[in-house]
Amino acid sequence: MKVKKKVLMALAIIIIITGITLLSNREKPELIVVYGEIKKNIETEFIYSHIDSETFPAVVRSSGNKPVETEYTGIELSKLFDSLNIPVGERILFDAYDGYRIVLSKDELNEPKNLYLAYERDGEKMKSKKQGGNGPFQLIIRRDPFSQRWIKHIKTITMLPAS
Ligand SMILES: Nc1nc2c(c(=O)[nH]1)N[C@H]1C(S)=C(S)[C@@H](COP(=O)(O)O)O[C@H]1N2
Ligand SMILES: [Mo]
Repeated sequence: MKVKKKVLMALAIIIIITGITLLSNREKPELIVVYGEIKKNIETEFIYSHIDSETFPAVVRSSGNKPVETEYTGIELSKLFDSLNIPVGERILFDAYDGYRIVLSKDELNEPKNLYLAYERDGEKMKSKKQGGNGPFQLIIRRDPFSQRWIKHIKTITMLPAS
């Protein structure tokens, strides 16, 4: 009886530790927008169900591969910020989970149908870097044939004053 109890205890401990490990490894995608002193957490569901979502074609140039015709679904950035009531800065800084960063100007943001926060590629939700994808969110610049600024794995968007 005592032995049985010990075995059960050990099993329970193993189950609890496994559970905690699994939970802490499960990343919930999140996006943060910073403006002034305010840090706003944007829910993934807010983005996935956004009324201004659009699907559009784009050519993807990934290093070591031929250009590929793809379809992205995303929200035009200016519309996203409008819907969140976030004032646009003179410069908009994007930081990714891998340390990559790019900056956009307000003028660029106001170019119609050019800048998109994409969350789906060819009808599938984009996966995180950990899961081997380019997502969960990537900036697509439709009229930029060079994809250096198509920042993947966006973590934070920060509104900045003019430099
Ligand atoms: N987060 C992040 N985004 C990024 C990069 C990166 O290293 N990290 N590389 C950029 C560059 S230089 C290119 S050409 C495109 C495509 O990158 P890939 O060739 O790694 O797919 O993503 C851009 N976005
Ligand atoms: Mo690149």
